[in-house]
Amino acid sequence: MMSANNDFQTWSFAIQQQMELTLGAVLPSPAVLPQRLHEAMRYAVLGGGKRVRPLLVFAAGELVEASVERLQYAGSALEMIHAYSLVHDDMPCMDDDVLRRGKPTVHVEFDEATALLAGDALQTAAFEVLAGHKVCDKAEDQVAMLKILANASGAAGMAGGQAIDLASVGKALTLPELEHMHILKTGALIRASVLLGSYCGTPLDGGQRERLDRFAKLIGLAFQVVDDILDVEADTATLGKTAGKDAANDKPTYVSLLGLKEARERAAELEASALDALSVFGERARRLREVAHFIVHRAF
Ligand code: GRG
Repeated sequence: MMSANNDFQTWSFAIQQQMELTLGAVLPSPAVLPQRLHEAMRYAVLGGGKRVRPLLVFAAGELVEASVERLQYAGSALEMIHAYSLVHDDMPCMDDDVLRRGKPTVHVEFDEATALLAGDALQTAAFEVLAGHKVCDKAEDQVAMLKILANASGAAGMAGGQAIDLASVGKALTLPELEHMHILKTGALIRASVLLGSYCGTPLDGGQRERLDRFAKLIGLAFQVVDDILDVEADTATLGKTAGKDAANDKPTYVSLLGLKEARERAAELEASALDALSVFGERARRLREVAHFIVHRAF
């Protein structure tokens, strides 16, 4: 019999492969003009990354018996927004990094202007994918999905969190201030992944939606606590991005505020509360529990 861990690995590997194919198909062809921009977009998205956001889309999709095709498009939109954020975050005007997913960053491999445009074009392509395919039953729900993605990506979500992050370098944030920044910068897109997956199938009732949203917020924050821990504990080769950057850049993190031990405890508490929020769903939430476990116990 297959162990639970192996089963999750098989499931997640299959989704990662499907996502690679779907993303390869929805991204513009490198054979078509402007070729260099298209190449940069494909370089940023394909052949790397854990695909955590699509895994959450698929796991939430299991709650609502969503079709694989719908989940692939929703997952692609999220992964394109995520890739755009990484391309821009790595640029000299922001985090100024040379390594991402074990490869030179986009502005190093191409050039700064191309990296800027590739990020811009990935962002708009994400909305094109979500608007241009049938990802749920009703048109009004599709509009709601577009709004969720826009809100999670913009000033009230990821971009806003990044602005607070840039403004807080060298400052002593309180824990609530740090949490607020991370809920926006990383948590918002993780939360959107769970919510979009749940829109792809049979609609949940209000109470169920509220419980799922609670799970999504908690696991989004847990993702960032673990990211802060890994930045201290893991090495560059394992992460595929430069380790130790938070301390080097004098950035406030869960580890700098709480220390490693308490940061680990915080991640465990968030995981427990997130799992608790899923109790109403029973066995249907098995994949969500597994992805939550992966997020909190990953090594990279
Ligand atoms: C530029 C608008 C704008 C936003 C950037 C998300 C973000 C905001 C910056 C990325 C920098 C960073 C390291 C954030 C911490 C959490 C995070 C998003 C890590 C990378 O995500 P993973 O671990 O990466 O899911 P992979 O490569 O596996 O997809």
